[in-house]
Amino acid sequence: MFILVMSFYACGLQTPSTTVAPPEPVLPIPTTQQMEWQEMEFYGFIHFSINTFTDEEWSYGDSSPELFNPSELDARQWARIAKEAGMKGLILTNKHHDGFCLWPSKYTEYSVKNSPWKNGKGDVVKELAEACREYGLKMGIYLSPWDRNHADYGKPKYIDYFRNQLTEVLTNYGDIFEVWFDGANGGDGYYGGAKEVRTVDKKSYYDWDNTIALIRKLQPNAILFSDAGPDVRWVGNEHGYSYKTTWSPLLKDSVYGGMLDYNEKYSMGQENGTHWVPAESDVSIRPGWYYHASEDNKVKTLEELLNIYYKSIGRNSTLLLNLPVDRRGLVHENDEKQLKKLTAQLKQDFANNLALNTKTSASQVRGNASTYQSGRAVDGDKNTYWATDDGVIAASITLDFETPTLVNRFLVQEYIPLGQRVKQFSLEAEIDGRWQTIDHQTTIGYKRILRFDDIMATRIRLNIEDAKANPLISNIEVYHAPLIVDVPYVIRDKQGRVSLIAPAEGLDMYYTLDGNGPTTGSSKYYQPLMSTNPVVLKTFSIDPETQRQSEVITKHFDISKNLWKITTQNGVPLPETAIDENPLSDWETNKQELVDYKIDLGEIITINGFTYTPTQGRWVSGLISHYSFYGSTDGENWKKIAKGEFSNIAANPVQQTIKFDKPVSLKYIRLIADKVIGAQNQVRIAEIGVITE
Ligand code: FUL
Repeated sequence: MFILVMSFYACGLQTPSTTVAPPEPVLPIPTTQQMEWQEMEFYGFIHFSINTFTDEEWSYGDSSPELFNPSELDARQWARIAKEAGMKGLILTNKHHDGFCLWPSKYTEYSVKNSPWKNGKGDVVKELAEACREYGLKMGIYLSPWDRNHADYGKPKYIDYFRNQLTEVLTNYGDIFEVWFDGANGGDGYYGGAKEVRTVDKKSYYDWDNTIALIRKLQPNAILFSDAGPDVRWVGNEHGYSYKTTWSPLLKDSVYGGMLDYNEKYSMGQENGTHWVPAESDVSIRPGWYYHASEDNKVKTLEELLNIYYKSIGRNSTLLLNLPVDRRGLVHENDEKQLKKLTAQLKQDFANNLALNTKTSASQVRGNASTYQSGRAVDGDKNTYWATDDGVIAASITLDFETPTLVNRFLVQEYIPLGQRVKQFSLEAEIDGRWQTIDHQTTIGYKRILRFDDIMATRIRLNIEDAKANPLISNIEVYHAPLIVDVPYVIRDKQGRVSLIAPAEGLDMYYTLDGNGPTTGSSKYYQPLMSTNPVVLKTFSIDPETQRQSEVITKHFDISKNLWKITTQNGVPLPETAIDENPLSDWETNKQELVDYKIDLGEIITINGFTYTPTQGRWVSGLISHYSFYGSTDGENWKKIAKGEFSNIAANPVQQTIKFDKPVSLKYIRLIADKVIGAQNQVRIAEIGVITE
């Protein structure tokens, strides 16, 4: 009789569940606020400030507030775009590193109140708070701890100022869902006219404990973001992706904001992390965080945005996507267009959940109770979960579609209110009567989405292979997402040959060189195009069978480097990796060596600026943060043409573009590293270029 009852229960049909206790939590676990925040999944950043008007990423703190003058600022437009994209909130840069305040703070003159915008009577924070309310979005604030404008930065007095400002923004604008503290702290700045370098002890200067207590008092439900949490941590890069192994627990007490080895050591979280501090992936829809007209054609492609989505939300993290507001005070049309494409595509990708209420079975069910049976993972209820008995770690759940079904996405969620548990899992599919392994991965956490090629599966099986305790799976979804045709990959070599590479086999590519949008009536790509002059290329790919097309991308190339040579001052050849047009090959040198070299452009040319592409490697060592740029017509007499910083290069190592005040004619150039990040005896340059246009 007993055996009979047991097998009846194992099928998950019926059982008295009251007798089976729920699993004990595996610490650490999220707070209610952290759970609510995690479930927001997707929200936006708005970078807008004085930098927007100086065309910089980090201004120095001395730009006149009179420069801030958006012609048609409309925070309702930002909120509408965010809402339509499915974002759940917006975080505004109330004050960035330059210290300029977007609200009329009574503690400084460096704010909108001394700008011509609305005759100094405007308040951007208020306008956004109202717009968010209207559109049902939550509002967050970014308040930079580093302040390059303030005379007291670096002294204890500044902390009072910082807290006064926090009090203003956390008191006067309604509920705040997230308070965002940047890890970039200390360095050179205006500092009330002192114009010097001020470093701070990142561990102790801000007395974070008391600042956190203040925030908790003013906004008890707000989530606090910084490298070290306490509620949410940085994901360690500004590309918008978390890692295949991403733990929400963190060894929080070993971390402090702005530590150099954070990315390498802590950004993935730890299996034995002591505190629940989940990851947030932040990225801008363009290369920079602030609006630069020169990036209007560099808004991320649909494929890039989709990858970001799957590699952040699909890897146990939230996604904070930045929309830079332009000088009009609007999100640019190109950015809105790309965002709309992402939203439409995601709608299609997740249109039809093939797992919902499918037939399921599990290798083991906690106490054989219906409360924990396998069907709980596909019932569309986030509060129920399939669980195994304590100590039963290795376990599987099978979904039976009953007929061969075309699938290519697998979404799985752990019941994290009781802790993140799974350490290793695999996905199998029954195809033509044979079980095959589709994927093998590590962590799941709040949400994990696997993408794979189309398969015709009759059943699929999730195998939990290792976990910190018995696995609790609250949700499984399965989809068939339509294939998208990606854009061609475009490269130009040192000789000036432009090649288009198809993103997949069998695709055709069309292009124009006259600035017009290409169609299938434009030139079809067969072989590399030669041009030593500047080129604007517009191109797309198309599947000739289905006629499905990619979006159109625009690539600008300046003069080619076919005549360029790189040598020591005495003419001894050096590696060409910094002028080979390949951003993936680095010239590895050091600060001392970097003084004795020159790049010969082959002829005298007039240039308006230069570009520096830092190493695209994973870690930050060897990036130039402060530069001097020299030019010469004879290779002997050199003139310093520009000097400055490559702002935010450590966190966001994208190509840096420096424009000169006026054009200069030169035959030789030299980029010198005044300061580098990390070890001073290492400099890595991926590419140096010039701007002639
Ligand atoms: C960085 C800052 O330095 C950038 O300017 C930007 O605000 C980004 C979100 O965080 O670390």
